[in-house]
Amino acid sequence: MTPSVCAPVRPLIAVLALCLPAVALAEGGTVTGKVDVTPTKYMEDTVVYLKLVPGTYTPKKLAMDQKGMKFIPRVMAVTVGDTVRFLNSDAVAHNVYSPDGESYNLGNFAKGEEASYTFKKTGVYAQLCSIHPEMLAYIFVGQNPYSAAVDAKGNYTLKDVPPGTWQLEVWNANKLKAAPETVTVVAGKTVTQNLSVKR
Ligand SMILES: [Cu+2]
Repeated sequence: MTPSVCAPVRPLIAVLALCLPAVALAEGGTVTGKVDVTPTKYMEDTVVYLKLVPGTYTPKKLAMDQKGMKFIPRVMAVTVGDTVRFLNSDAVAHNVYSPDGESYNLGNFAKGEEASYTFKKTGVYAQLCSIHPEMLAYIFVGQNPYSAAVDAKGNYTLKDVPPGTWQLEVWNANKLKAAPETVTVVAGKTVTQNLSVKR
């Protein structure tokens, strides 16, 4: 609440009536829960996301490192239009390419160098290195920013979700599936939705 908007001094009740609705309108809610994966060894590489949330989203810049011969993080959830900077913290050269979607190959680069890619299409991009075939990560590119990789225990949280009723879905690299759920988000509130992911 900005004092200047609410001044001059009025009885408290009038001030609240004038100021609170404007604050509440801009506020989102939280969707959280736990994903139960069968078999549990496929817990990794799971993203929970809202299928379609109309809006215009400011493009973000994120970073994926290559460190200890691994892509870090292993699973990254971004929004279409976002740019990912691929870093190299290892002493050896790495390559960055993906055969998925519109596909890209950002070439090879040494420690301390980087290359960037802006994702123009939604989908899941396997992130590979042609020099080290064992390196693998996934970049989930959603229509909206309300997506998250689950943590090691299967927990996820989607923050600042606009109020409304949305479809909650799951992507899993091992092609496990979950029935879509409908969640209703209320400003300032948290809705808990657990998901069961299986074959
Ligand atoms: Cu590599």
